[in-house]
Amino acid sequence: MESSSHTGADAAVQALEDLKTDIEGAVLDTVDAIDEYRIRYLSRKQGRITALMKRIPDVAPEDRRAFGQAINSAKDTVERRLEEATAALTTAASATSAPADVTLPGREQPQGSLHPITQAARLITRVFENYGFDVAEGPEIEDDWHNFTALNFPPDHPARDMQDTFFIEDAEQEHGGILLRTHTSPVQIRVMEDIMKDGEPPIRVIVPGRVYRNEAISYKSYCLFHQVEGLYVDEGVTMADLKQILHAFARTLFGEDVRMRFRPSFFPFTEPSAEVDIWWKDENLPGGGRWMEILGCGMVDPNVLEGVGIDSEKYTGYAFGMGIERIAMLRYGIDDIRILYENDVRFLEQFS
Ligand code: 2NM
Repeated sequence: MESSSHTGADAAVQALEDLKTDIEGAVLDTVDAIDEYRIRYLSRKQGRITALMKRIPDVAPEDRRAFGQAINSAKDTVERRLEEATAALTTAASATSAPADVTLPGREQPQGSLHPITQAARLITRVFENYGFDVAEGPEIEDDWHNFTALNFPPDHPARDMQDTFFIEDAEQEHGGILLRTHTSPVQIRVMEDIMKDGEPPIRVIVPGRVYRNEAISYKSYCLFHQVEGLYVDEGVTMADLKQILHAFARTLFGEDVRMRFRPSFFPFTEPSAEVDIWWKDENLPGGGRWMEILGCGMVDPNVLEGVGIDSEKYTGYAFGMGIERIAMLRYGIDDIRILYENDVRFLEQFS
């Protein structure tokens, strides 16, 4: 047994020695030569190295280690040569293919653009920034106090109804329920609160943002939309200041010759309050156009100022707010608000 094992080992080692010349010397310059070489040594059925591995049990236990190492080293050589030969062939192939034609025109890359709502919001915001307003933003999830109470909404106001507002928590907490803000005015409340901690007016902010209302969805209303609201509080601020800046705003957006009118209105947070219309020229209409409402505004109610600790005997303020969708629809001639939220690329790419 002993000697026959030795014979097995010797024969196996000899077989390995015989392969060495071919393993190291075979010419591997074509895909076919490489394939044949791989099959000759490593194929599961007929590979010579595979066959030698199967003979390991014939080798005496004390020689197995050395024999196994010899096979592994031969196998490593085969694998390394296969890798090198494949790499050399690939490099040769790419070296002989035609170089890039640098005179070809470039391929056009599709370019994205800002959503029309974003474009309109930035345009509106910039007009007021140019008049010295700071941009402020705040949370979309609000408490009842900032969204309603601080803005002088009476406890039984219809806007506080589940029908109109998305409530998140109805809890009887210190600041009432938690809800999705129905306008951006709670941000103005937060700005006034912040400034009054260690400062005082003048306060001048412009607030763009997304708001939510639980409304029936149609061509003119959606469950979410965007607003830009402004606030200016200082000594001696009057309705004349409000009219002046809104007129300047309308001229920038709708042209130097824009016609504009103020109509008395009502909001809980302003007194007096007004709605502003612009004359929209349209040759197809009898009279050559019609009045279109673009925003609401007014003098901040003294209750609102006092609620955030501002002395309403010393300071007055104006505020205004507008829906960005309405302005964008007017400017871009869009007749259904829902298309703004469908993200159809054929619609969006018209705004690049
Ligand atoms: C509007 C119309 C009128 C408004 C009021 C305030 C605040 F916080 F100062 F009281 N912010 N925004 C306001 C006033 C908003 O939107 C149609």
